[in-house]
Amino acid sequence: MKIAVVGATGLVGGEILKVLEERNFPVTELIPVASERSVGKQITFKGKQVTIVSFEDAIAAKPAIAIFSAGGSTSLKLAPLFAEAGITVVDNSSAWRMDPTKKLVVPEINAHTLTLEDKIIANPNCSTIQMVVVLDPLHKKYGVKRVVVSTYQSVTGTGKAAVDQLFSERSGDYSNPKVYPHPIDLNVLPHIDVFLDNGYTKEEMKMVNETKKIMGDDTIQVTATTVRIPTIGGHSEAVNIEFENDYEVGDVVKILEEAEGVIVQDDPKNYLYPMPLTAHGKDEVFVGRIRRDESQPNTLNLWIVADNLRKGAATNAVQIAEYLAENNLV
Ligand code: 2RA
Repeated sequence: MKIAVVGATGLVGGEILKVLEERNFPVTELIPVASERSVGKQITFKGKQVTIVSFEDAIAAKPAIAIFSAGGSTSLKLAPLFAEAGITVVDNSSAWRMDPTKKLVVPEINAHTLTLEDKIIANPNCSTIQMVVVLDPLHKKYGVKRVVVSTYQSVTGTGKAAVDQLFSERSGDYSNPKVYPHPIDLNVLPHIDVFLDNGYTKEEMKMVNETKKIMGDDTIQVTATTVRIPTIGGHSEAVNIEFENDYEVGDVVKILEEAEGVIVQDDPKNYLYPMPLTAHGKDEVFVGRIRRDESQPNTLNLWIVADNLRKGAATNAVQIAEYLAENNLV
């Protein structure tokens, strides 16, 4: 299958290439696309050099699927052009996520809703993906009523320039904060994406709105505080979940152990719990610190970590592409 990767030179683009290789996606031809200044340069895929092309050349090459990770405005402009040419777009930006005519897909939860008619498919926000992969199996059993989540997000979620800012500060150069309005090393910023009129950030509202859409249940209440921390391995989340019905902690652990794409790491006495350092480079979502919230009935606390460039972006997008390919939906 011919596959285009739009935004092939970015952090997520590079991860998409790795994940396609690692998962042995049946790529017959890879078509890397990037901005004008990168056209003609080479990237490496499966040990071979491949030349980056313009989006016009990519459309002319007629790939079956184009995985986009090139930002919202590029996606708004280009995704419809690919779709009109019959190419199915899996888009990693926020451009189409809340469009009621587009599906917002986490394969473990709602890939079964995809049809041949879906020509632009949205990949959810990273911090939302790792949370819903854990929430959904619990929702099926106990009914999730309300979620209170605080995130601890990796600078890789912002992109290469943010990783550079972190490491230049770490080497002692604090003179030039570039991507963030403050230093990020030895600091914590309660600020991800732009502030909205309601006092929340756009990242926080993504967690509220995307959760309802992916899980197909508008009654689930979510409130979020999203925070940037100086790590690169993945996003972490402290999640408080109030259920409709009561539960046994042991049953919750069992459900999560059996849940697709989830690995339980919960042995605090032996210092085993999910961390960005250990989740880095992995495709799964890790969950631990599973314990009863003793302050009110039917409520649970847990801790979720995933590599935001993997399950939060590249892996989820490639899994959507795999589903499309396996089910003849392109
Ligand atoms: C972040 N959620 O971590 C974004 C990336 N999509 O900033």
